Amino acid sequence: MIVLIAGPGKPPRSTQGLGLPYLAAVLEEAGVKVKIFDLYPPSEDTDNPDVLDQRLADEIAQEQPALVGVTIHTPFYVERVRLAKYLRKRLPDTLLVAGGHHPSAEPADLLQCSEYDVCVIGEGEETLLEIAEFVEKGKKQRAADWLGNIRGVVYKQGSRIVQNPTRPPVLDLDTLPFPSHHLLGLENYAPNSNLGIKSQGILTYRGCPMRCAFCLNPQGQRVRRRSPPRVADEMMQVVERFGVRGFNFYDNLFGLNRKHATAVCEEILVRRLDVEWDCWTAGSLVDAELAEKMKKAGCVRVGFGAESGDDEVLERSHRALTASQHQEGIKILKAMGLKVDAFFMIGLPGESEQSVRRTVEFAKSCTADEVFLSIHRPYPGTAVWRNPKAYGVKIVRGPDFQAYLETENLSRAAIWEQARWAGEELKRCGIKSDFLRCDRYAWE
Ligand code: B12
Ligand code: SF4
Repeated sequence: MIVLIAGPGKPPRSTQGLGLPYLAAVLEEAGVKVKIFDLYPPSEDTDNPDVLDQRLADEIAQEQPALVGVTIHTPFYVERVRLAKYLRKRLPDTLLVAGGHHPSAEPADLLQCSEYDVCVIGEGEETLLEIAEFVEKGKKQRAADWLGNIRGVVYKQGSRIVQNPTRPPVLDLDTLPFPSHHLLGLENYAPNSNLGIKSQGILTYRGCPMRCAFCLNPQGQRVRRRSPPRVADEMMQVVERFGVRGFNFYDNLFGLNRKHATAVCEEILVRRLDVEWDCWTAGSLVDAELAEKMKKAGCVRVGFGAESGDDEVLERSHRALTASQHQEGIKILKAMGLKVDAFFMIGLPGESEQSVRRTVEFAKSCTADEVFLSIHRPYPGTAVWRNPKAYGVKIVRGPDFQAYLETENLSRAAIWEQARWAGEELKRCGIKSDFLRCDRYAWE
């Protein structure tokens, strides 16, 4: 038995990642028994995450799994390290494997500072399967003896950290089974707030050719596309098996390959799938023809990563898209009657009072239905994190990968001040707007 953990969150939650359902599908296909814990076991009496983690560890210990795999995102570093401590106490011989964005960026630190035995770098399907084949054969003892043969892992060998050669990403995504959604317990999930109905994540491709300096992009730059019929088959299966007709396309940029995105929409239309979905895009990747197909195929909302209204700020982050392309893109989507939520970050390299003003002017005039602002948080593994000087910024690091960024023109306090002003200005002008992800740390 293998247990996989993401989040976890307290029910009800509305959004599930695809990482663990994909990993579980590959394991299940190979005959391995898998459980996913994406939500905490019901606990009416407490919201204390420390207690919830202990109860989760108790419940997992009853399964006596040979391996526990945990997804870690940087903002939850402390919580996942704590979870590993509880798991280790109850399961001294179980292999603890970490995967996802944070372990891919900082594997050595994680192994040194926690109970995790192994970090899987990048896409985990093939790597986890190979590890599982060993542990299922009862070889979890002396793992360091066989881990040396597995590509894409970093692991502890005594006090040494060993980094194996990297593993190329899965080239033919059509060879992967459909994600094991049945392991998520969909009855415990709430309707998705963007769609108003229950929904599932879905991918039509992996990878991103862009090099945004603030992004980790562990899927790599090589874009790999699924065949449109296979995407539609997966949607049909979700509708038929789970009665869920809402979908969230997690593609980094819907329309990146217009022909492929169009073919996906056409496949949904040909099969007359009664589905509603949302997706993410930016710039003018979606033209009027594709927008019309999207609308007909059930798209109701588009999350739009504009990031900044200032071309110099966009260029400094190698965003490779201009403010006028973003304007054009939003105009096209709106003209087709799609709901557009535009997302901006304040405090990117090159940010100044003037550039924040440009962003606010952009947000006021772009006609998006709702505007979301956040203060940029630098993450390990990104180009900005690795080489702040090259971007003209200073990264102030606290404990546990908590960090903030200052630009040549704006201190931390000034960035907050600008963000506050931007929010008030948008409200004053009647623009529906909200703040997201603005981390304040105890040590600041
Ligand atoms: C859907 C989503 C969510 C969902 C589901 C989260 C989840 N459990 O995956 C919700 C809404 C809950 C969510 C929440 C958050 N998210 Co989110 N989310 C996403 C999104 C849009 C898609 C994730 C996805 O399904 N990808 C597709 C799958 C196939 O890829 P994957 O998840 O990377 O998984 C593969 C590998 O990473 C690896 N892998 C992953 N986990 C594991 C575990 C093991 C054991 C192994 C071996 C391998 C492995 O194998 C998988 C299959 O190939 C991504 C953006 C993106 N493009 O990835 C952001 C993203 C992952 N989220 C992010 C963040 C910051 C968050 C939050 C911290 C936000 C916040 N401040 O609250 C929270 C953290 C939640 C938590 N408790 O840990 C960041 C992560 C940045 C970082 N460096 O850590 C991303 C990259 C967005 C961004 N660019 O800012 N998120
Ligand atoms: S932010 Fe989006 S467009 Fe930029 S590299 Fe990351 S995934 Fe690609």
